[in-house]
Order: sequence, then structure tokens, then C-alpha cells
Amino acid sequence: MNQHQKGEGGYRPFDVDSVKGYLASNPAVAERLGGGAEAMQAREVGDGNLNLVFIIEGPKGSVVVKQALPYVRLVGDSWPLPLKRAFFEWNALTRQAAILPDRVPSLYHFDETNALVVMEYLSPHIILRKELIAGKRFEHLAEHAGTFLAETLFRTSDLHMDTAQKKADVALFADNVALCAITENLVFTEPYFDAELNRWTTPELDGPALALRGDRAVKIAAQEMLHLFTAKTEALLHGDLHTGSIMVTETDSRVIDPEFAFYGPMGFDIGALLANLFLAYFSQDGHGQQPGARDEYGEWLLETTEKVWRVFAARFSKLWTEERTGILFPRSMFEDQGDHVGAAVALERFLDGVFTDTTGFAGAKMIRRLVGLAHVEDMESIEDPATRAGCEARALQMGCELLVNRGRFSDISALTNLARAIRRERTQP
Ligand code: SR1
Ligand code: MG
Repeated sequence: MNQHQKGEGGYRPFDVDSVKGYLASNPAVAERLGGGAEAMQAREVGDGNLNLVFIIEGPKGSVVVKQALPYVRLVGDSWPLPLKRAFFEWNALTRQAAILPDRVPSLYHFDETNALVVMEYLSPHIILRKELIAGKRFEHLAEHAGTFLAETLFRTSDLHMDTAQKKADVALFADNVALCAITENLVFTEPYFDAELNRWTTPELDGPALALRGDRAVKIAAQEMLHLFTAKTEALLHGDLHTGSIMVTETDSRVIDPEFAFYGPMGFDIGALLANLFLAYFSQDGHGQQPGARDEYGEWLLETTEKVWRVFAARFSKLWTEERTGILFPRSMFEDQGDHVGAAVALERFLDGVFTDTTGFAGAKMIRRLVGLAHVEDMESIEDPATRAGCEARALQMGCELLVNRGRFSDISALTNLARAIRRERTQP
């Protein structure tokens, strides 16, 4: 099918010309852009693994069109992928927007047939991962990310949401089978056997990468996390909350791309973000001109990692106290009987459980980005293979320890101290 032909069910993938005509035919969007197709400028900027992303600018305004392709862009049409992921992305975005409109892009239009979302062009926002590679700091990032996590996870859980609505939503997102399958395979399973699409920095990282296949404790832990991922329908997750899914300026942060959304364990989203911040940390020895040039920046990354968790826990605790209206831990059993201590103890135990899950998921998510199909630019942009493999080996060690020892870390600073210790131990003679 060429780019101008209509596909099955009326779907057609757009290009930089046809997308303009498409938007011109939508009165509300055309009005926002301020002119007909001939007055629009369009470019395709998608650099993710799955979709087309167009930026369209008109005389009056601009929009982004994100369109699903019927296959995995990273691999090609040998790996088909359902267009319905755009439907799940739209449904997740609208729910997140209802909870925290300032932390997601404004939404303008959804077209199920063409599997696309028209939304705000975030400018001058840049993808967080690129800014971290450049060594930039963002004062509000942890506050924004921790709040986003607490608000979206609490409000879509049985701690808050009406149980009938939640069950309907669990059923709706349960159909996001293909994208969940990507995670199930690429994160929890394929790194641990000779899967066709696995790759790593070879031969430098061969030792630790191949050792995973014989590491029984790591393999069992990875599958235990997969069990949680499939069975614990705790809250509506973003599902792919890495540093490429956040766009930032000095004062703003927006979460994008929730096409992997489904009801799963809260710790999966938190762990994804922590994993990517730890990967950024371990990549620091490959960036900067001189050895140690990025040490202070590494510390900022670890402080930010800690703060994400602390902001999450504080906001979640406030919501627990003030907005616990769901079927779980009802106030009738606790506060209404004067048992405020019971409510506080239950909260502490709940957060301990989320922290354990977060730790395990963070470990699994680090490992998959080092030896699986999809890697991170933080590491990939380190040109010298020996330096890159050194950074990756340290990150791999961290991932394994988080995965296997989840539940044995006292608090978030135990995780950041482990990162410091691994980096110190393996970079000093
Ligand atoms: C085949 S898709 C590979 C990865 O890209 C996305 O960002 C998800 O993380 C997925 O696992
Ligand atoms: Mg994405």
C-alpha cells in the first residue's frame, strides 16, 4: 500500500502532504491552524519505535498528529501491530487529562479509523532523555513526575475510583493485548534466553549479557515480576513511562505516549521512570570531555530519582488521607471508628508494597534496555564500545540487584546508595 492509498477499514497512513489535506478538512483543527492545506508546513519527526509523528504549523497555530502504523516501525512490516493502540492511547490521555490537565498535552481530535490523535504541539519542550544526555537539570521535574504518578495511580485504583467504573475500565484496557505482549516478551522474558532480536555491545558485554541466561535467581525474579504485571490490576498505568515519554522545559513537564496503557501494578510505572533515571546515571561516565566531568550531574540525577519517589509517596499519602472513597480500606473500618492509627499503618504497608514492586520493575526495565531489542540513547550515544560496555555492565549489575533483592531495600536512598557504590567500585582502580 503506498502512502496515499486507503487501507483496510478506511485507514491510510499519512505523509507530509496528505496530512495537511486531512487537517484542512477538519473545521475545528483547520481553524486552530488558521488556514487551508496550502498555508500549512508539515514535517514528520517520529523517532520512537512504533509510530508516525507529524508537526503541522499554520499561520495561526500548530498541532501534532500521532498516527499508528500497522507494524512496529523499529523492525518493519514483518512485525504487524494492531492500529487499535491509538484507541488505548486516546482513552488513557483523556483519563490523565481529567486528572491532571497540566501534565499532558491538550487533546484536539481522535480518529479511530485512521488510528490517530491530534494534539497540542508542545514547544519549546524537548524530550527529557535528550536533555539528560546533554547534561541539563530540571528543577521541577521530580515534583511534576512524582505528582503525576501519585495522582494518576491513586485515582484509577480501588482506593478512589468507583468500583463499577474501574471494572469497566479494566475490561476496556484488557484488550490492549498486543502492546502488553511486547512488554511481557521484551521486558520479562527475552533478555533471559537466546531470543532472535536481543542485542548488546558485543563482544565487550558478552560475559554479563550471556550470564543472565544461567542466573536462576534473576530469571525467577523476572518471571515473578511478569506475574505481577499480568495479574495485579491495581491502577491505570501509562505503561511505558521512560524518559522519552516526558517532554520538558525549565518550568514545565508533560507526559506523552501512553499507548501501552492498561490496568497493572502501580510499581510498574514508577519503576520504569526510576530505571531510566538510573540508566542515565550509569551512562554519565560515557559523556563529558574529561573523566569525572559529569559526576556532579550524576548526583543531580540521583537526587532527582529520590525526589520522584518522595514526592510520589507524599502526594499519595495525602490522597489516601483525604480522598480514599473507593472500596479498599474504607473509612468506615478506620477513621470513622476513630482508628486513625490503623489507617496510617495500612498506608505505610501499602506504600512498602508499592516500593518493593517499584524496585523489582526498575531492575527488569534496566536489564531489558541493555541486552534486549530496544535500547536507550543514553547508552547508545556513547561512541567508544569499551566505555559504553563499562557503563552498561554497571547498569546491568544494578538491574540484577534491584530485581533479585527487591523487598530488601529500606527506602529510596538505599537504591541511590547502591547506584553510587556500584559506580564507585567498578570505575576506580
Ligand atoms: C517493539 S517496541 C520496543 C519498545 O518501544 C517502546 O518504547 C516500548 O518500551 C517497547 O518495549
Ligand atoms: Mg512511546
